[in-house]
Amino acid sequence: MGTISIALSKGRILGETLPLLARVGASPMQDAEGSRKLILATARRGLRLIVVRASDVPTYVANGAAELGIAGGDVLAEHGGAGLYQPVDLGIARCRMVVAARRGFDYASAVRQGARLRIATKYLNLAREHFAAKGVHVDLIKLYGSMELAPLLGLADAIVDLVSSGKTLRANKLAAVEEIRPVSARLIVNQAALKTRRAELQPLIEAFARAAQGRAGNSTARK
Ligand code: PRT
Ligand code: MG
Repeated sequence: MGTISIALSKGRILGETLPLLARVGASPMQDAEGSRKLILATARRGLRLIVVRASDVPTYVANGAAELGIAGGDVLAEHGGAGLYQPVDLGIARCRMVVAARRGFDYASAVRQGARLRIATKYLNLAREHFAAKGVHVDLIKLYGSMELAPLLGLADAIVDLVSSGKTLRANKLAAVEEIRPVSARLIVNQAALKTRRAELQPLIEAFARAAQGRAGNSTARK
């Protein structure tokens, strides 16, 4: 039995994953949030954590650099999910993906009038799909963060971003004008590894599914 790696990001994904790791007996052997290490041993023999950028998690897992990963539904949808199974909705890091605009910008009537909208986002694929499905013409502007600034500075008419408490939008005089999808984090698995190492991976996937169900009673295990 070789080593199994779980790729995940620091920040809220790691924070909300720690209780699940404890439930599957795979807590990190050292303070994961404080440590600068990018590879962390866990209490479960042969299982380690790999700390990467949130948007890089699907890439590590799809390419087999890590067998498992934990990634937000936003990141997975933007990546496209090729080469990945998504067997467990972990029900953590919940938020909503929305279109948001300055208070006072009449988004609905701009859409009705067929205006061409400038949309700032880090989710180019998701935004393109969303507006194409609605038949709205957009110019997409790729940003890597702080999307909320773009409408304030006249860089964009609206943004596509995540909202959880709504405080960031409010603090920047923005409002959600359209819901795109609810988002939560999922356990992902390299498809080839699941075939060749099923005996090792399947029990772990089931352990995560049970841990997630025990959490809030609102997770689903599929595949
Ligand atoms: O590495 P990088 O900086 O790109 O990512 P990160 O540090 O944000 O990664 P991490 O590990 O913290 O996890 C990000 C993942 O958490 C996302 O992919 C989502 O699936 C999930 N998530 C849940 C969120 C939020 N809620 C969220 N509110 N990710 C980001 N936000 C941001 C949002 O973009 C906005 O700027 O928080 C702000 C809004 O929060 P509220 O509470 O003010 O509404
Ligand atoms: Mg960050």
